[in-house]
Amino acid sequence: MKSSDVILVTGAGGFIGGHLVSHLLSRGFTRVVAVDCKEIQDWYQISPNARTLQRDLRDRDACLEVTEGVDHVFNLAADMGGMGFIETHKAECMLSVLINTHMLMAAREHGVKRFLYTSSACVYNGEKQVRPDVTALREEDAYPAMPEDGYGWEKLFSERMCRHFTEDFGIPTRVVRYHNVYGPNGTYDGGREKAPAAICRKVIEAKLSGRHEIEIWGDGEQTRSFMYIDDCLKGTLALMDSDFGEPINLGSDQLVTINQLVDMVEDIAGIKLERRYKLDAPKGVRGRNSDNTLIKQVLGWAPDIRLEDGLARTYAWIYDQMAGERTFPRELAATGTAD
Ligand code: GKE
Repeated sequence: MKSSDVILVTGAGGFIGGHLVSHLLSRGFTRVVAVDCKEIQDWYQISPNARTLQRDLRDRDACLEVTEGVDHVFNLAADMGGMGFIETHKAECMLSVLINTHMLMAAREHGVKRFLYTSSACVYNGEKQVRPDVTALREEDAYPAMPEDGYGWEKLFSERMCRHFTEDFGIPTRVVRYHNVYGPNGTYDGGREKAPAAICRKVIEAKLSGRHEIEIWGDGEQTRSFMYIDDCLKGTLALMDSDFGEPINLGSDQLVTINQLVDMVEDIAGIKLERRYKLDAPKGVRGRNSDNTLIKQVLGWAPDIRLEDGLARTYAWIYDQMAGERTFPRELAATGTAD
């Protein structure tokens, strides 16, 4: 990518999209178009120097409009969330297929130079994730296909659509499989939050209220790896610039149980809580980790920010929000170049 290129970020009102827009601008890319279907005052971050548009990209005409004159697309837009959301909103998750279909068609129509699609570890075969001491997932473990119901099927289908748009129409695509991304300026309440932000919120609630107990979904022995947002941004840009067109993991390989995640947040908060396990809550797979052999070959790098460090920064940000010192730049909405 050249600094004079026009770069489109879809899902720019969300957690990763908001960070990506401000990261691109800070790296000297001056022509960034930021699009999301959310009301602009509800975006998690607004960058005044981006062209900021509220559009619903399920609509084909909207996709055609926003891709006109664009060189590179980062297609992050999706209706999604943590386990609490995707297990109970499968149809809505699958309707993101409209975004991905129309965005690819529009990219073709306007001759976009490169199109990056953000897929997910939810594409991996569930039968390979039935134990907490899971073998880290390699890219080929997506097949034979048995992904997460709803959300994962849509992601896998859209991955394949990218493949075939490249093969049949010559659109260069990049497909990154994110593994549970966390960090400041993300969702921490309301139902779409993932475990790191949810646990930070619950620990802070306990600390602020003095009721020293916490509800954990499942038995706490399920495992995951969590990727800090700075690693996600670094890997996403590097993969866009790489020559690698196959789906690739972008995730941490620091495997922890949810109980260990809670231990870390308790240490940051300086408290110990009584744990209550809600066994009938949404749990997802039993264990999931990222095998980073391929990304190390392709980029000579893999995510390496320690969970303890990323969590400390995430906890501090959520604490500020909950304690009332909102650093959310909502007031910038008025100065964004919205149209
Ligand atoms: N969200 C949440 N909230 N999860 C909790 C909580 C809580 O209060 N307490 C324990 N957990 C447990 C969940 O039951 C699950 O077993 C684990 O933490 C991780 O939940 P998660 O962070 O919501 O999401 P997952 O890792 O299961 O799945 C996510 O994977 C990503 C890709 O790796 C998906 O929700 C996708 O958003 C995403 O593709």
